[in-house]
Amino acid sequence: MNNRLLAMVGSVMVVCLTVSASGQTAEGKKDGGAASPAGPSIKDAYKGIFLIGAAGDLPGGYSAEELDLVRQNFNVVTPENCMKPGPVHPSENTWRFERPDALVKWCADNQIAVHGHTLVWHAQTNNWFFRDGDKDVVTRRLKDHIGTLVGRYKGKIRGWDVVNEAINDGGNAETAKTENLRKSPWMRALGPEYIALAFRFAHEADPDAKLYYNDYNIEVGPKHESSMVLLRRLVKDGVPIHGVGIQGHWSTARVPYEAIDRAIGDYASLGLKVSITELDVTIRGTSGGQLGGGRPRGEVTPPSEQDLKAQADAYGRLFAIFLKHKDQIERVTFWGLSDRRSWRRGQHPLIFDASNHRKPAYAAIVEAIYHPKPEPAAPR
Ligand code: 9MR
Repeated sequence: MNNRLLAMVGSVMVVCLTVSASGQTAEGKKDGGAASPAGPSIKDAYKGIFLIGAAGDLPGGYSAEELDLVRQNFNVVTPENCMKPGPVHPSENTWRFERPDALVKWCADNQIAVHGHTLVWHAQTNNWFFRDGDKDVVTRRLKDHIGTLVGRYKGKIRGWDVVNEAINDGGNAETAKTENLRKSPWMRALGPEYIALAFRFAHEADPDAKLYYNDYNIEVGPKHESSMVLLRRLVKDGVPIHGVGIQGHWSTARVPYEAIDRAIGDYASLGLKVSITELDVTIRGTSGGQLGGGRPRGEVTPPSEQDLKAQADAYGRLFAIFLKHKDQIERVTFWGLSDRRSWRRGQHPLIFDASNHRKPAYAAIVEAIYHPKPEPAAPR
């Protein structure tokens, strides 16, 4: 190829990338070498399809390079910890808004949306909510908590995980017919109604916010059935719920592709949107969202080339499923920024390595737009 021809090929590639960045038809999107740092960014590749997010308590404690990585690759951020009840509202009359305020401001300054996490949870919630209180007192505390937090960021936070992880783990054929709610302090204090109350209080505080129920392993087995029982009730009762968050803490060895595909359809059949809210696919380790699952004890073993390829394959197949349901899916958010900034550090679960470089999974996700392969990698 002579130099003139090379230059022409180069400009055709630039045109293709521009089309990709403007979010036009899949036919117009040509592979621009996503593995290279100069290739199309994941957020541009998926522009107009769904939002692409990362979790982190930005910007404090992040390096300039990491903040650039966020700006270049993501258009929505979930605060990983700073808006949870424990950190933000440690006692009845104490609020810690410094980090949440800084996050909301940084995101606004950088034209990045914010998804709030999480208003009601059994973990990271101080006991004062429940101490010496009858039902009325605890309900008032719940209302104050949600009203103050959602109200403060009204119009600045696009949606909230209102209730997080309310359904028990495991289950069987019997529990599958029920909501199988966790015996959390909220459940003990208020009974199953706490869920509807939380959604109503959030809706009152910001009628435009997109309100989500968020949980792990709800795509599969009895827990999925229980989630359908719960959500069907909420929808039937006119509770202001907008969507379901499938957390997406998976592992390359066991991604439940078919169940994920079916579950998204099930939730859509209730009139709900779906987001993948805490996506990470570990190279070693198990699936699930249970606390305490992640940190390495000793030295971190680096992933082999084969590990990285298997992970890329898993991410590619997952995004092919998400693309198939693009009309239902609002957002896909990774739980962390890089393998160094992950609750499952040591299991190499994310799309940037510990040095902030794109991993093969990154290219596979961009590539999924051109060559989706929704079939499962191996029989389950
Ligand atoms: O990633 C979060 C980690 O930094 C915290 O120590 C942990 C405990 O609060 O929570 C992690 O995030 C969880 C999320 O809020 C809800 N789903 C499961 C996530 C992983 O445990």
